[in-house]
Amino acid sequence: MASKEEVLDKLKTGVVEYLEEEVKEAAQQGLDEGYDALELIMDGLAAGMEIVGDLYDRHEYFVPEVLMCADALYGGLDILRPHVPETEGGLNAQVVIGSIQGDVHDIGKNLVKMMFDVAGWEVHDLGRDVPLENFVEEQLKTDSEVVAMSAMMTTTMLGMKKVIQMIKDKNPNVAIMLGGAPVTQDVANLFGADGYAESAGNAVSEGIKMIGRLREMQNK
Ligand code: B12
Repeated sequence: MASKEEVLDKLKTGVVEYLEEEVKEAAQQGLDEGYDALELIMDGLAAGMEIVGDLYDRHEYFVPEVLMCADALYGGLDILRPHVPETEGGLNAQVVIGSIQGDVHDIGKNLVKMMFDVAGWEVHDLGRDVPLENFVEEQLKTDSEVVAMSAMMTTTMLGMKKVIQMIKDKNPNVAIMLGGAPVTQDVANLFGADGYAESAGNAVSEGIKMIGRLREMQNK
């Protein structure tokens, strides 16, 4: 018997110390004990990655360590993700999502993707380092109401402004949401986006609000 706190701690420490096998074991143990998979992901794996971010910022970890931490996180996520329950009463909505051109950071984006997935949205994931025009093409091809872009660098973030203009030029009836560490509500407003969410936890509710506004405007 392991308490939830113990399992969360193992997941966190496992990510920080890049112990992929331990993370996988802890993930399985958490499931066996009947703990909530989403909680294990957010308060265990993602919380561990936040600590890694601090270590990186303090120059205690460098790119190779961070990459191994990401591998450990993904090892746990593979086990836990199928056990996150889908929410009822989906909205019948589609979202195109990706990390912007030049940006290979995709952990946050993948968590946001998972939240849309379990909320019953059809998700078109373009992956990472996505060329700007691919967002436009995928939106047109799938007729998705929402496009969600992630940027983790101040440099790549600027690409999102271009995509917003490119999409709005072709199709004004699309709601665009931005996120990622350097992005703020002010940045989102400045770039002309329709929405912003600070974390994966509130991305879906923001998406639902945007769709509500969009559908209201179309019915006018
Ligand atoms: C992991 C990491 C990497 C990994 C990426 C692995 C991967 N598969 O993602 C590796 C090692 C590859 C990497 C490489 C680099 N990195 Co790096 N990296 C990080 C680190 C340590 C953690 C990021 C992370 O995963 N956080 C955990 C997740 C869960 O949080 P998150 O991403 O913020 O996502 C949450 C929210 O932001 C939000 N969100 C995210 N996206 C979206 C999208 C939408 C639509 C919404 C609504 C919400 C949302 O929801 C998420 C979950 O709640 C950060 C440091 C930090 N403090 O953030 C640096 C950091 C982002 N990296 C940085 C840099 C500079 C680099 C490199 C250039 C380093 C180098 N010298 O080579 C390279 C190049 C990368 C490139 N071309 O893209 C800088 C960026 C600086 C800047 N402001 O421009 C940071 C901030 C570190 C620093 N302080 O210098 N990195």
